[in-house]
Formats: sequence, C-alpha cells, structure tokens
Amino acid sequence: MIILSLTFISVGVFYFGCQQSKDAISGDVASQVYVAPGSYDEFYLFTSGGFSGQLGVYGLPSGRHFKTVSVFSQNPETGYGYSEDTKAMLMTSFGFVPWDDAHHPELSMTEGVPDGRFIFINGNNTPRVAKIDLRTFETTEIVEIPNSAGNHASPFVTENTEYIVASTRFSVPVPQADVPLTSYKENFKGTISFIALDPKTERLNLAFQIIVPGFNYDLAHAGKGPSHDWAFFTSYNTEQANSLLEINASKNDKDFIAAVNWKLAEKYVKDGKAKKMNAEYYHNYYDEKKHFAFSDVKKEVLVLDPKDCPGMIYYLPTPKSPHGVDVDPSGEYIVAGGKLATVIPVHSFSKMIKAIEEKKFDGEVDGIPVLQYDAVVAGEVQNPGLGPLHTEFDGNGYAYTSAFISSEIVKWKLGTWEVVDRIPVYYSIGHLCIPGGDSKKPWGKYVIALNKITKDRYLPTGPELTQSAQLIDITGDKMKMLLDFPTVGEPHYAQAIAADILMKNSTKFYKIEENQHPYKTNGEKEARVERKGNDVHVYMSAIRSHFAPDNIEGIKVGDNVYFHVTNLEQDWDIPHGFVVKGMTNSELLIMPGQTKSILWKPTKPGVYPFYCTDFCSALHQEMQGYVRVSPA
Ligand code: CUK
Ligand code: CUA
Repeated sequence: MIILSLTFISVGVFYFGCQQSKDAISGDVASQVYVAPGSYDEFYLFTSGGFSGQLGVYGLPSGRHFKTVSVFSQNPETGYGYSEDTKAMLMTSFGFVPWDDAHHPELSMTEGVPDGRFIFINGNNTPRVAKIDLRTFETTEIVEIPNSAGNHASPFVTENTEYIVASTRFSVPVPQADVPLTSYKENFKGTISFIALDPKTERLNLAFQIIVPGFNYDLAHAGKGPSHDWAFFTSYNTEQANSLLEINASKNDKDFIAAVNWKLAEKYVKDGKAKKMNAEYYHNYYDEKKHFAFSDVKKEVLVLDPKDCPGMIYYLPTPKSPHGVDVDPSGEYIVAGGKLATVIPVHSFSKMIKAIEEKKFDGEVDGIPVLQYDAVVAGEVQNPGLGPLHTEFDGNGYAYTSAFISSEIVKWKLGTWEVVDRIPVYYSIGHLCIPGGDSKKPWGKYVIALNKITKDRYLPTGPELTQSAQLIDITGDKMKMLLDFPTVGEPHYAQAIAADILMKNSTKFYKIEENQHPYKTNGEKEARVERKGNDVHVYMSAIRSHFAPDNIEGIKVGDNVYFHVTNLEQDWDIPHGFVVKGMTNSELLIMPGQTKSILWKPTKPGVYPFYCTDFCSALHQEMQGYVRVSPA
C-alpha cells in the first residue's frame, strides 16, 4: 500500500513536471513587477534557506535579492561564525555546529499582525530556533531545543509573540537512551516546546515542554482571536512504527492534529505541575552594544506530562498523514494539508470547544482524548488537487492551498469550501506565501509559490539548477502568473511584510560612542599592539582610507594574533573589510561603528600583506598594510 502511494507520488511529479509547458505571459504583466531604478519594492520577502541554513531577503514585486542573513551557517563573506565575536552563536550541546537546515521563517506579531520587530527561523537538524532583529537584519539569538530530533514544526508564534512554538518531527527516547529501535512504542516520545519572548528584554527563554506520544509532529500554527489560547500541530505515524516503509506509516485512515491549550499549560506550570528534567542545551545571544555573542549553557528544562494536566491537549482526527496546519484570519478554521488525502479537511474551533464540553470522544491515546471527527470538522474541500500541503489566506474570505503532486495552487472559499480557481506552478510546490497570509490581517495582493523542482525554467547550470519562486497576482477573480525568480538555497516557507513597517526602523550605522566591544579602538591614537604571552592583540582602526597600525612587526610563528578592527565611520553603507594573506579564517566585514575580532595563526616566517576587501572610496586600494612574522 505504501509502495503504491510512493510510486504514485514520484510518477505524479514526473508526469506533471513534463506536461506543463510555458504559458504565454502577456506583455502587460511586466509593468506589474517592474520597480523603476531608484524606487523601492512594496514588500520584503523573507525566504528560508533550506539546506543553506540562512535566510534570504528579497523585494516584491521585483523578486530582487537584497541580502542573505547568516543564521545557522558560517558565512565567509562577513566572517559570521568565523570571527571571535560571532562563534558563540553556533555553539550547541553537540559542540560547534556551523550548518543547519532552515525551513520556516515566521515574523513576530502584535495582536495577530506582523509587527516587523523580529523574524524567527528553525534549525531542523540540530534543533534550534533563531531570532533575527529586523532593525539590523542580524541574527541576535539562537536557542537550542533539548528532547527534540528534527525541529520541523517550528517556529510559529502566538498572537502577541508570547511564545514561539516548536515540536519534534522524529520521536526519540526522552531522555535520550540506548534502546532497541524496535522498542519505539514503549520508549519513543515526542515533545512540544514553548519558547517565551520576554516583552521587556526581548530575550528568548525555553519556558516548558510537553511530553507527548511518539508520533512524528510535522507542522504547527498558533490560534488567533477566539482560538488565541491554542496552538495546533499536525502529526503522522500515529501507528508509532519505527520503519515508515515496512510497517507503513499511512496505514491509519486518520492521523491527528494535536490541539494544545497553551494558556492552560502555562497555568499548570505556574501551579507547579511541571517537573524538572536534566537536559543540556545552549542559549546563545548577541549583545548588540558589545558586538559580541555569548553562550549560556542550561542544564534542565521544565516538562509537563499530559496525564497530570487534564484539558491541556486533544487530538483532532485528520485524514492520512497531515502535513501543514493553518489557521484562518478569523481564528475559527483550522485547515489541514493531508498530503495523501483526497480532500482538505477544515476543523472548526467553536465545534472543537463544544465537542470538548460535550465529551464527544472517540477513545484516547496515553490519556489524551481523541475528539470525534464529525464533531469537529467544519467542512471538506473537494477536488483540491493532488497532495495538498499548505494553506494561506488573502483576508477576503479565500484560502489558497499548494498541491505538491499536481503542481498547482488551488483557491477556495472559506465557509462554502468550493474551489473557485486554480493555477499551475512550475514545478512541485511546497509552501506558498501571501504577505501576512498566516496573520489576522493579510495584505493579500500576491501569492508566492515556493517550488521544489525547477526543470526548464532557467538557463541550465549543470546538474543543479537554481530553486524557483513564482509571483502570482491574486487581486482579481483569476490568479495571474507574473514572475519567476530564483532564490538562494532551497526555500521551504517564506513570509512577507509591507516594506514601510521595516524601513522606518532600519539601522543605518552603529553609534561609535555606544560601542562597548571589549576590544574597541576609539580612534587612531588608541591603535596599538599588545602582547600577552603567545597572544597578540592588535587594536586596529579603519577609516577611509587607512588602517592603523598598518605596519606590524614583532609577530612570531606560533602566536595567536587577534585582529580587533574598529570601523570608525559614522555613515550609512560604509563597511570595511579586513583580511591577511593566507588567513584560514575568512575575512571580516565590519559595519560602521562596529568592532570585529578575528584570529590568525601564522605558520611561516615572512611578510604578509593585509587589505580592505570592500570597495570603500577612491583610495580603497590604498587601504592596506603589512605584518612581519619572525621565527619562533
Ligand atoms: S516543509 Cu519542511 S519539508 Cu512543507 Cu514546511 Cu518542505
Ligand atoms: Cu575600506 Cu575598502
């Protein structure tokens, strides 16, 4: 049975992939995506980098790429993860992990609307959640998630960003243990995590975890409006099989959406129902005044057991291996993407509450009541395309669902569940994104298709082709294809926000008087070289168009030479770069008013030039110097 389903999927991809030809796009669409030189785009689009571990920043409608934010991966272009001041960001309980697989960017919200303060993104492989500050477009916090293995259902935020929710795709022994893989049913557990954002300090804190039956928890979304207190998680493999292929994870007719009352969970924690569990995890944060990252190593986490917490979790039966779960702008409808299902099931929040009150249960799993399907379902969208995955909303009563196998976006009406339009995409769409499309007030206007397979859409570049996003106009009755644009990495999900919300708060440079970096140089007069045993600290300043000091002698083979470079500029868009010949640690890119430190370990005597890598003025080529290295 599973073999059949898998064959069906691969045949589907191939068949539809080859069938679709390039539509004739009429000439008038060009003006809809054209942003004249010197003009700004209307929206920022943030795409997850997938296996690049980073976050892409684009403009819409132009599709122009502006920046790649370094998040989970080292970036030699800026020194992120190489420089002394950023290394701590990538520390984990497994050591220094300079890579991850990032799937879901999620904007912070106030009253259910993206507020432009932060964007969060998940590290899927070594479970982590990162926070990016949208004033500086820099990663400023990374929290590791213990008792998790595959942080996929993450990081979706509650209505006022009270919590960032996360749950584990793979169930594993909790706490970790050396057990037979065939003991899955007895030993493997899932966890659902709640990471609090402190409204005052704006710092993250893993507040508590809920230990849940060992299913695969795949995706999540928090409620809003009437469902404000709840968060929803899809789960598959409710059979709890350790081999999905042999034992067939899709045997059950229905898997579940887990509905979690986080307000009640919070109360149970306050009432002392949570137990302390030993678990090592890292909390890394970047101090934006010190320009330096630090790690706190945590040793325990608070866990809740649903058996001690009645009313905290319910399971909503949902057809076959649901993938996405999305909550409409009103907070009433909970839409599942049943990837092997032939309909899109939509649950009703108000029916769910009634069913709980009337105890319309259909058994339980480990003390968690399963609600009756008929008691919670609001409707089913018929003929939604093959492989429905994810749904976003336009704020005008319509929902848009990506259909992976049939490579299309299907538009349907909330309440009547009728399909009103569909448009082919090229090819095999995963997520889709409408600006504000998972919030209370979507901007609508566009839907962006994030496609998995590119095939023949761009100039060939060998076996690997760029990933493809597509911009579609949704302002009319019929969706209209506007633009293909390539992306960095492999975006899974993306979020977009009106540009003016971010533009007004964007940092132009760091004030030099506020710089509290421990190795700051205030001016050229302070530039110097200090030796402490084998450690040499070079306090260096950079300003158009020279470094000070620019001639350094007295360095010996075997020394640890730390270059602490302060960029004294107080002007927008004037970074300086710094690199020494043969350096094995990437370059530094220092923003105006910032100090950055990098370590160089010379191995051979000689004279080594250094220079600025970022073209900064007519005298950029003059921005250079020498280090003399003598035998030890
Ligand atoms: S996703 Cu991560 S496997 Cu549908 Cu959110 Cu692509
Ligand atoms: Cu400084 Cu080029």
